[in-house]
Amino acid sequence: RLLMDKDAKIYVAGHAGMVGSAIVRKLEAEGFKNLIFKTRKKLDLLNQTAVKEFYTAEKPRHVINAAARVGGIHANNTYGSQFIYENLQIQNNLIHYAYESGVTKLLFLGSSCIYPRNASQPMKEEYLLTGELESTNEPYALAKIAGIKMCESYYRQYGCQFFSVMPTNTYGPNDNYDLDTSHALPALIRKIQEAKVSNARKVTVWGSGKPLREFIHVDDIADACVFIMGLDFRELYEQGLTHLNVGTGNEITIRELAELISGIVGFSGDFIFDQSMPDGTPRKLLDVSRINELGWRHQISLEEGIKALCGWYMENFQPFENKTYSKTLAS
Ligand code: GFB
Repeated sequence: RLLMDKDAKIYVAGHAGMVGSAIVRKLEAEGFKNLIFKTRKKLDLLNQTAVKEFYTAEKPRHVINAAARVGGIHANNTYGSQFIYENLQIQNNLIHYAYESGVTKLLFLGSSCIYPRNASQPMKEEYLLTGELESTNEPYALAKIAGIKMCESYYRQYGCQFFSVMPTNTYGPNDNYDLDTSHALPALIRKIQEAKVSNARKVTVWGSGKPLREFIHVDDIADACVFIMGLDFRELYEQGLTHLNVGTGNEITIRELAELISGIVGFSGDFIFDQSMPDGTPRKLLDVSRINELGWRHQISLEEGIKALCGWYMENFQPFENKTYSKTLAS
């Protein structure tokens, strides 16, 4: 087994984002001492030459790729070009030059939107590429599918231990709270907290409120990533896996999510459902039996996670502060 040494040089790409920063916290808590990360000013991951030179100079032993252009349903549906171009470019650079510089293990982070829109639920790893994608995030999903297949190809052709992980909808500290570009959970935390502070009676929720989503706290995702980095990727490929799902196995409608947050915040007004905004995929629940069988399970319940996050949000943001769309690539 190729476990990670505590003093191995590990490069976390995307360390300033929600997921990357949680992975850094987790690695540091576990005693990994030789972490490297680069701000976007120091290393532009879209720049092929810069990434190549970075690997030559730093020679990391392991790489965790949590750098991506990410966003909620409206951002995905509006900025498709950025989502496909930037994600393909970043992952091509990170994965190819990891191979050239002899990186021992690389973990590529994807998303549950790689699965077909109408996949049966819960979604197993093998449902990849068995049907049409959800249109609101197809460019992003295609980039992530390319990343999985790129890791698999470098494994099959060169024996590289490059593997992928597919988290379900993730929330936690350092998320994006810009209402145009954020995901549903941080947007609803912000809208409901602001309504509470200003004594507003109504909060607007996009879509019908009926879609089902599965949410996982980013600290659980970070824990799963470090757990997976400790596995032998060859064994996983030999078992027919190209990636592992990470989720909780629990789902909730968007309306129930808004109600749960309202209960925690103490907002007792009404919701207005803005049907001009898209619902997206009707249901998106991961089958997590593979990672559960390997010995990993999530720890943080949705209620516990949202309680902690509401506290974090109020400490870190002034109500009504318009946080811009900036937390996605290391900056
Ligand atoms: O979290 P979300 O933006 O992304 O939206 P997806 C989930 C659901 O919540 C949709 C509804 O049905 C939204 O219409 N929703 C309700 C809201 N109110 C709001 C709001 O104020 N803001 C937002 N953003 N949604 C994304 C994909 O899909 O999920 C990405 O676009 C990625 O590719 C990510 O995979 C995890 O779950 O629909």
